[in-house]
Amino acid sequence: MPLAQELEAVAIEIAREAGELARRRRGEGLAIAATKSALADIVTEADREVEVLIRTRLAERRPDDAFLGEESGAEPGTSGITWIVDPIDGTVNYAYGIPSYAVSIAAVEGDPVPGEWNALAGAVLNPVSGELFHAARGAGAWLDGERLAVNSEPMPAGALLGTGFGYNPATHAGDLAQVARVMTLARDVRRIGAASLDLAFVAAGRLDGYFERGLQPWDHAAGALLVTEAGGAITVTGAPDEHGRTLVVAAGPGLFERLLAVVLGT
Ligand code: LIP
Repeated sequence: MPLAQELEAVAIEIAREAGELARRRRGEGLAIAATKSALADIVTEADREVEVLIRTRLAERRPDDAFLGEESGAEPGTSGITWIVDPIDGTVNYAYGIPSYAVSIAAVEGDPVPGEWNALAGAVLNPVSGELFHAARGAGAWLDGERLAVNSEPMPAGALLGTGFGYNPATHAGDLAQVARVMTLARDVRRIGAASLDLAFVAAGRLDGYFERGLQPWDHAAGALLVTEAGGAITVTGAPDEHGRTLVVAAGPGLFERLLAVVLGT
């Protein structure tokens, strides 16, 4: 089996176990463990527990690989492969009981830096719906056995676009101005609250495109591979804004270039 598909199988197996833990813990109640970059940027005890489980399973299955996780940071390895993990992407949705959150697990080779790494495999699981989106480089993007493809133009009614907003209130005016510019391309906008699901939905044709500033590597590592393996285009290192936040834009060909230009105001 090619390495990418071997890593994909590991990501799928661990995402399923981690998703079940996240879902079970939510049903048992909620414990906010801390706040991070802002009062609204929370982490739950489940975020931490789920990441420990993922890290433990990866150490068992792939002991020489490196790790980079949202809650526990980086651990070097010797294999050249790094696992990029968001244990619960959409933490605020998780805390509020909104059933749109995901376990996001990606395996990359090379420097674990967005735009520099070469993503080999990824899995994005919504533990509530049970939908598991997955991809291995060169082998397509899949949802529970169905091959995925991004939407193509023309879109005479306009594009259905996903986006998101940062936790820092100082960034909201700029983000809203960005949405106002994008409305010239859009039929409507959706704010799902979990970047990995936004990107999975672009890959699945449930969104025509997606854009957001300020994402972290673990938010988009798996979803970006889903998009490209579904025939889409993505940038994860778009021009930093005055807050230093890089831009993620993803869509099918044609719309990608137009959406990037409008978001950047060029
Ligand atoms: C979230 C992203 C979402 C973004 C939120 C937050 P988290 O990640 O998935 O797209 O709008 O601000 O960054 O914090 O739930 O892992």
